[in-house]
Amino acid sequence: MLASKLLEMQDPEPIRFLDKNGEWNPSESAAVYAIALEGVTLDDKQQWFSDMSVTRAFDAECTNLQRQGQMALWVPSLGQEGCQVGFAHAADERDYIFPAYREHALAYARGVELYDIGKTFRGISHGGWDPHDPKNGNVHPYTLVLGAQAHHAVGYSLGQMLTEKAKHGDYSLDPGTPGTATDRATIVFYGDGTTSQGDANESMVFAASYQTPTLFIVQNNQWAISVPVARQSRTPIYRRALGFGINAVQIDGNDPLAAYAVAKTMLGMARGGGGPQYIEALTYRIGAHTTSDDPTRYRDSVELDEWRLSDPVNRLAAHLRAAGVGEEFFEQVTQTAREKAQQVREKLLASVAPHPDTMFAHAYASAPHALRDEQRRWMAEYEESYQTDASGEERV
Ligand SMILES: Cc1ncc(C[n+]2csc(CCOP(=O)(O)OP(=O)(O)O)c2C)c(N)n1
Repeated sequence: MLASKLLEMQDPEPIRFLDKNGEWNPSESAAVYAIALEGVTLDDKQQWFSDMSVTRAFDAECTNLQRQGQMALWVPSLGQEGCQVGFAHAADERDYIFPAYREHALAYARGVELYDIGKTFRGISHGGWDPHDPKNGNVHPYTLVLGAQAHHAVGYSLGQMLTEKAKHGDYSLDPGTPGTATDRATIVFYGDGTTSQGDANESMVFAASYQTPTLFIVQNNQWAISVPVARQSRTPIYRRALGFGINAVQIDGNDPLAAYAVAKTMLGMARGGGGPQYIEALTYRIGAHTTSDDPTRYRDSVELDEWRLSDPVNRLAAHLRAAGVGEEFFEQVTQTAREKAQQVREKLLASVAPHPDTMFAHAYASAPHALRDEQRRWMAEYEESYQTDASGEERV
């Protein structure tokens, strides 16, 4: 039957430069992307390794803080640092990035302070960081509503395209043939489970229709909480994008070099007027979905052990060692990572919760009266009914 033939279509091997052991062993599919690695120095790779290691130490510290009752919730990125760091460094300064909520290594590598990530999950900040502040590397605050950021990203990149066209006096929505070249692109991140959301699919229709400079990145970490990816997609996820007329590839998401090279190439294509691009990065969520989850209830330890063998941190470490990087470097990174995690811990523990009234301050430019008056007053009265204020101080 034709339908089953389509389902049985052969996929190329995922794009990969470093194999599980960190040895240079490119897949056939990697050849056309190798050129993007030419400018990458050993120093760069050491920086990537440091970014991954610091994030991992911070991640472990945040899990500790949550277990000690100091953080409302934590979402580990353990195991996914490799592709995140590769993607972060592949993007230009001007590119804008919409993450989901697990992109700690990406955010850190772009300049977001670990403390700002932590304070969101401690529940003392409404967004974590200001995306307009240049030190935050054009990383938008996290989005926890699955897939909503895909619409934000496509709208944003449509704006990038229209701004470029307007410079030439063209105010139409037509992308033109060939498409409109821009000096910046937009990247959006989400997970395999999110590909089932309407928003993720609708945004691809829009991106393809208007040929927006958008790079969609799906970190397929194999699980959407307790639902395995095979339940949500009968075909490899990147093939869905092909169905929308979007150029799409699958990469080994635990190889930072593959992530860097493919993203660099595809961002160039998107900025060159080539329209939206799509990467499915095959990786694994080594930790729990969040600290509220117990993956041993639904996940096989054999599978976990198998994926641990392709851990991106170990993989890049092996590559660096083979290139002559000595133990002193690794010891230094471990020490720095430990110190940074400790500093964030201390800063978070010393942080003061904002007054609950601030939650009314930033939701609307001009708040509706029910919110501004009744709900705000109710909240104040409710707070007054307690003996202590939000920071635990006795009321006088
Ligand atoms: C619109 C919406 N529906 C449901 C949820 C609850 N939820 C939070 S995370 C999650 C699974 C997401 O899986 P995936 O997209 O694979 O990303 P991952 O968490 O594995 O990185 C669900 C269902 C939500 N946050 N938003």
